[in-house]
Amino acid sequence: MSTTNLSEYDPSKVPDASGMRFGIVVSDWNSEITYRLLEGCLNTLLKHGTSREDILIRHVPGSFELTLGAQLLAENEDVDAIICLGCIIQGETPHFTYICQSVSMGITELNIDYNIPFIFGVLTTNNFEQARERAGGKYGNKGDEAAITAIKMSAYKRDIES
Ligand code: DLZ
Repeated sequence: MSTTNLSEYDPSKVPDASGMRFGIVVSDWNSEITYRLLEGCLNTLLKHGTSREDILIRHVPGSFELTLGAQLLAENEDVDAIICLGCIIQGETPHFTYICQSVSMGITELNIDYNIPFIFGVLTTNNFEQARERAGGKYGNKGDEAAITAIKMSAYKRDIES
């Protein structure tokens, strides 16, 4: 729902994230937005117990590159989950549709192909204002939401495999 605050959650329902190791791949396109997503994501992981040295941050030029950026991280680092952060804003040309389709399918396929969760922390908005509202604005921060999802899915995986 468009009015959902992406940062609202019950902290008591979030597993302890100490000892978990995360990768964050952040797109530098629309960095005024994506760096706020990164800040929210990082703070939320730390708040739930992850150590700073257990969080790897990598930058890619745009959201289209998130898929390969995340795949390379998965192949070269031992992490519980990888969070992909980006912001795709509708323009006058069909680029929005192509990039959204590519990154959503790419991240879906990574989830299927690799044995770890890849989290879709990508804003897909009609304009800059909608993005701002979801990157620390009136609808919270999608970076927070992505971090919580990463913790929950990592705990889910650890639980099933134990
Ligand atoms: C080219 C492009 C455009 C027009 N818009 C966006 C956008 O809104 N958000 C985003 O993350 N990236 C955008 N890009 C860049 C592409 O993701 C990609 O980096 C380039 O097409 C090079 O592969």
